Amino acid sequence: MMKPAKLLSGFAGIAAGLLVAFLIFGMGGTSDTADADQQNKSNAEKVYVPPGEHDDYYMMASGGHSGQLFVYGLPSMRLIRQVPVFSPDPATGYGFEDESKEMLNGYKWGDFHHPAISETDAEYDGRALFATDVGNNRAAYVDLETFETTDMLEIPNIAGPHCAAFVTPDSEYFFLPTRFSVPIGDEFVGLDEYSEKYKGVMTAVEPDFENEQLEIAFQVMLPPWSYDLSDAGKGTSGGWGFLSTYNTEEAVTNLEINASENDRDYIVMFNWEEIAKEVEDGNFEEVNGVKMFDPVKNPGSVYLVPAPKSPHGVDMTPDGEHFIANGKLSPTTSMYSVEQALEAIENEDFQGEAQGLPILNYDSVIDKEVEVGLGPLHTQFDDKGNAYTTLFIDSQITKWNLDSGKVIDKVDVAYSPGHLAAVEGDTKNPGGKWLVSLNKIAKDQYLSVGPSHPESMDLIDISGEQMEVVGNAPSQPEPHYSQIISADKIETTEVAAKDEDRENAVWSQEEAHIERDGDEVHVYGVALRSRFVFDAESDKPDVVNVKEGDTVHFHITNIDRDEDITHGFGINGYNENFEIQPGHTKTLTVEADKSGSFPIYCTNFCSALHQEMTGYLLVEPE
Ligand code: K7E
Ligand code: CUA
Repeated sequence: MMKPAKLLSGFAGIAAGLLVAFLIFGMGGTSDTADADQQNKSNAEKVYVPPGEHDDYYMMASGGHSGQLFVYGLPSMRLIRQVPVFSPDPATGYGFEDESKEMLNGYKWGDFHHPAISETDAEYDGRALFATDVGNNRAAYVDLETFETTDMLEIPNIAGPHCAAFVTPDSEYFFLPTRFSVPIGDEFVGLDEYSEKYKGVMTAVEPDFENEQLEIAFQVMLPPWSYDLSDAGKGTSGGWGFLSTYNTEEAVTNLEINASENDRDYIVMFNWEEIAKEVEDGNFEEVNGVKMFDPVKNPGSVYLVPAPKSPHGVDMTPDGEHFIANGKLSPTTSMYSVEQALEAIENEDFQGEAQGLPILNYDSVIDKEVEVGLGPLHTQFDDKGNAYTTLFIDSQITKWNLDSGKVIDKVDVAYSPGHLAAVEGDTKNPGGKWLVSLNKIAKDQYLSVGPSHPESMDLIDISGEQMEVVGNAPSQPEPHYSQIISADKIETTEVAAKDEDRENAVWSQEEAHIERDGDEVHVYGVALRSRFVFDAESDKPDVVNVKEGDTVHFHITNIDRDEDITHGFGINGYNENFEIQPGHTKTLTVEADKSGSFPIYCTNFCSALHQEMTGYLLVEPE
C-alpha cells in the first residue's frame, strides 16, 4: 500500500497530483461519459438474450395498413414472425393456396389496429388472438398454437371497426364498434340526413375455440358519432363495456375543425350482458341477416359519460373499478369511478340526453382529473397501482399514481408515441416489468432509408420508481397497438398430426398419383427432403403433364414430419407460390392458360439438396 504514495513524492508527485486534479475538475465531461457508458452497459445487459436462449414475452403487434400481425420477443425486441391476417403474403402463400384464398375473398389489404388476446378470468390465456380490419370491415381468428389465421368474418352494416377489438373477461364476446357511421340497411341516404339516418354500429362477435371460428352474435345501433377505442369491464365493472367517442358534433365534412367544437364528447357505457339477454328475448330487428339491437327503443343498457374534448383511449384499471379517458386535445386525463357511475344510473342522476341516450352527471361520476401533459392518448398499468399515459405532443410517457393522481415521473421517447403496451397490461394482473412505447415517428433514430422512415418503439423498464428507456428498435408498419403475453402461456404445435382421413392428403411417395376428369386435373403429391413426387407410377414422378385450358389442383402433403422442415412450392413463370408446413396438406389451383415448360421448385431452403428439389409442369398447347 505504501508504493503509490512513494511514487507521488517530489516532482513526479506534483505532476501526478495535477493530472488527478485535472481529471476530476478539469474534465467533468469524462466522468459523465463514463457514467453514460456504464448506464448503457447495464441497460444492454437487461435486454440481452444470448444466442439460443428465448425471450420472456411475446409482443403481438398489429401491422396497421399492412394488414399483418408482427410477433416480437421481449426484452430483445427481435422480430420473430410476420403472420399474414388481412392481406395476402407471397412468402407463405397466404391468399394463394385455395383455403386462405377463399378466406381473403379477393381483398388486397386490411387495416389492422388493435389485437386482442383471448382471456380467461380477465387474464390472457394464450389460445387465440382476435384481429379487426378497419379498412374492409372484417374480423379474424388467429390460432396461437400455429400462429395462423384460421377464420375470417365479413361483417355487414358497419364501416371501419376501429374501436376494437376488446374481449370480455371470459372471451364470451369481442366487440367491434365503428369509427365511421353509415346508413343502416341497403337504401341510399345522402349526408343531409346524417343525424337521423346514419348510425355507428357495434358488433358482438362470438369466438368458437373448438373450431377456431368466429360468428356474429348481434349488433347494437349507436348514434352517428365516431367510436375510437374501447375496453371491457372486469370485477366491479364486469358485464360492462366502455367506448370513447368523438365527432359528437355530427359533422360530415372538414372534421379537423368541425369535429373539435364541443368541449366534451362522451364515453359510452354499455351493459353487454343485459343487451345479450334482450336480444335473446327477441328485442331486435334483423338487418342484412344480423340481429340489430336499438338501445333507444329498449332503454336501460347504454349510457353516456361526458369526457374531455375528443377522447382517444379509454382504459379500465386492473381492478375494474375505474375507467380512464384520454382527451387528445386536452392536457388532462379523466379518471371515473365505476361505482359512482352505477349509482348515477340507479338514481337516474342525468344531466340530459343525446340522440335519445341518457347522459350521466359528470360531477357524480368523475373521480379525478390528472394533469399528465400534452396530447394524452392511451394508458396502461403496472402491478403497483400506477398508470402510464402516452403524450403524443410532448413525445413522453407520464407515470402517475392511480390513488393520489400525482405525476411520479416522465420519460422522453423517440418520437410521438401513440399506444403503449405493458406486459400483461390489459389483464387484472399486469406484469409490471416492461412497457413498450409504440412511436409514430422515428425521424433520426436509424440509418436513413430515404424519405420514408420506419416506425419505432422504445423499451422501458418500469420495475423501479423511475422509468428507464433501455432499448429502441424500428418496428413494422404500423404498430397501432400490441399486447404482451408471458411466453409460458403460449404452447405451439411444431408438426401437424398425421391424419389418415385428411381430405386430399397422401402420406407416402408410393401413393402419389394424378387423377383426370375432363379438363380437371387433381395431383395428389408429396413433398419431402429433397423431392416432389406427383405420380409414383410414372418414370418421371416429379413431372405433371396437362393440356392448355386444364384446371390443375395441386394437393401437396409435406410428409417430412420434423420440426421446422417447411417446403415451398413455386411455379416458375406462373406467378404462384406457397409453403407447406411439416405434416400439412395444402391445395393450390392453377388455370393452365399458358402453354410451355414451367419448372416447379421448392422455394424454402430445406436440405443440402434443396436446389435439386424440382419438377416440371408441362402444358401442351391446344
Ligand atoms: Cu393508432 Cu389505437 Cu388506431 Cu391510438 S389508434 S394511436
Ligand atoms: Cu424443400 Cu427446399
